[in-house]
Amino acid sequence: MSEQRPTAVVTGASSGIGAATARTLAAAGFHVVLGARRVQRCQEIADEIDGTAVALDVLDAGSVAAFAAAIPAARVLVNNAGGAKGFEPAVAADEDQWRWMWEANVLGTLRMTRALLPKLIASGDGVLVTVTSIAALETYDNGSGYTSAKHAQAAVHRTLRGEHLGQPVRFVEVAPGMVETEFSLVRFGGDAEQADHVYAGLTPLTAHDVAEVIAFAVTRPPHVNLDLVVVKPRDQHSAMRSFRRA
Ligand code: 8X3
Repeated sequence: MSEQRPTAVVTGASSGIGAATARTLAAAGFHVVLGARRVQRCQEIADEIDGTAVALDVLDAGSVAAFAAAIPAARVLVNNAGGAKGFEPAVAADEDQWRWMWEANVLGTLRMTRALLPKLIASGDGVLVTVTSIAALETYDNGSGYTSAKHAQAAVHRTLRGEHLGQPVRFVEVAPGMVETEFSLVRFGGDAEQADHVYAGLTPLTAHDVAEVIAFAVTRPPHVNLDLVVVKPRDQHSAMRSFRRA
């Protein structure tokens, strides 16, 4: 059976923003290829949305190559894989956590882009979405490992926009603030109490809120490039300033 729908590839698709984006793009008419290490969770979502799950570890160049080889054509790539580990002053940085953050957010985005950009361009109307963060736009205390990685990831993405000017591919950066996902649980090494504290007293964004923004950007006409969309909860002014109810 030949696939009539255009293909959208989503990394980090086993949960959170990635999983919600897979569902939202499928509803918008895409055949979605879901990539993540937790491929079984991807498969469950793929079954639900008539998509395809493929194992992917963006930290591993061989895994990225095998993943890309399994995708004959693609119109959309959502670089969503990444995350934060740790929350401490720069002088107390854990180098292994920093290495993971730079590998996942920066080199992961680079590897995925290198592997799939030729296919996006060949589609005649490619869209590359990179999910950065408000941490790509500002710095905050105890966050330098993550904010430096996100700044670097955004720098790669914004450079690509210039390097491919004139070619049929759009570059969209979506920079979310607080979104309630596994993000904080991962950052705090599985400490649910610390993770819940991040969202206490306010209404954070949901993964679906961000997925809708991504789908909106992807479904604009080919000449419309949403360069940067910053999306935060109403109660969040910036990384270090939010309004919390008692
Ligand atoms: C997540 C947002 O403010 O925790 O990317 O860095 S923040």
